[in-house]
Amino acid sequence: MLKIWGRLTSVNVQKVMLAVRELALPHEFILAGGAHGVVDTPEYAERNPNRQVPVIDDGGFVLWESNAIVRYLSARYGAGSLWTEDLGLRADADRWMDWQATEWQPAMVPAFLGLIRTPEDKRDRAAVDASMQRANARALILERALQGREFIAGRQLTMGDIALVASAHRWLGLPAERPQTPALSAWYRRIMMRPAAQGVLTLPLE
Ligand SMILES: N[C@@H](CCC(=O)N[C@@H](CS)C(=O)NCC(=O)O)C(=O)O
Repeated sequence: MLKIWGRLTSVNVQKVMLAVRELALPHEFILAGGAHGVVDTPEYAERNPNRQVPVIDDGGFVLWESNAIVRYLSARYGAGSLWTEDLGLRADADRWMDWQATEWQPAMVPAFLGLIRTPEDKRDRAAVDASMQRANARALILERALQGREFIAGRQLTMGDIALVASAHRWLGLPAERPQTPALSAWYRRIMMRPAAQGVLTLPLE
């Protein structure tokens, strides 16, 4: 059976669990990372030398890097759904996954750590504000892309939405100033209503 190591407070684990639940894959979830430890053991380092979550083991095939995992699960178990067969749409979904991992998520990390994981008196306000400005500018790029679309690569949910919505959940949950993003917010609500999101994308952020 598919095994997943992680903790649901991790944005990267959330992506994998959203894919697993959308695809209705039987699985075993093993708590790891943060206060759960496990990542420091030699056995875990064999699976992921970065000692990070998530990692999966699918019948002996071990894989780390959340977006690579989402792509693998989509390709293997989601042909025609998360893994669209249309090459152009798939490249579009792929492009947004890379953008999520290299642009949007890194932009909001200092704001997230400062606002959610740092006591107020220890917070670097300037770093938080600069990070939020960068994250907001990226969010407006996604807002434009989602105008007139149900999902990021057309009319059905794909792996692109899976990666993006985990970051959107963080961005929308941060106690900070954000621009109006009606298309992004409608898309986010559409995905949050799906059974797969229940219990995976929760508030408040922690
Ligand atoms: N690029 C990696 C990043 C993984 C990562 O940064 N994981 C964090 C949680 S989001 C982690 O394992 N932190 C240490 C821990 O939880 O113990 C991915 O996308 O999978």
